[in-house]
Amino acid sequence: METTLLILKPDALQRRLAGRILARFEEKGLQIVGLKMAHLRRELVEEHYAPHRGKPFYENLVRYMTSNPVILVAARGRNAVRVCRSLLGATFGYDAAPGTIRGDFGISKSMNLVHASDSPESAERELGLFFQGYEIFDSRPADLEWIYDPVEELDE
Ligand code: 3AN
Repeated sequence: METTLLILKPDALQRRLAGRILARFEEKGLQIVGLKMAHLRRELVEEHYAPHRGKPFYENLVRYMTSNPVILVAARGRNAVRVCRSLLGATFGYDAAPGTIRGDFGISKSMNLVHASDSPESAERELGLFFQGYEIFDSRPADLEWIYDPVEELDE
């Protein structure tokens, strides 16, 4: 099982889409193992987006991410990083396929509703930035045997 970081960005909350967006991940079979709301400090956002420092959109991105509260989510499941990225769709709303979160809810280049870590290494780094160890919960979902094949997948 893999755990990844999702951030429901300020536009998701301002547009009252948080519940519907979170539902997409749950409906897919991902387990929410951490969740909290925060108004992010600039230093934290700068660290999170360090790989983008110096790019033309960087300043605007930091301003947007610190403008209003976000919801931070730790989501767990098989190949969670890859699965969450595919649920998001392409970076820009106007390119994102219908059926994806960005494809269904957005049309903007920068206001693209959700962040999801792009690799297991990024997920580990980003979860460490936003969550303390005790804020991630290891409870076993009661329906796990119906989300994954008990013989083929849960015994591995
Ligand atoms: P993704 O969120 O799909 O992983 P990244 O990591 O390439 O996309 O970019 C991080 C964020 O920076 C995006 N979510 C988007 O808000 C913003 N961004 C990326 N590229 C651009 C761009 N060319 N113009 C404006 N904003 C951008």
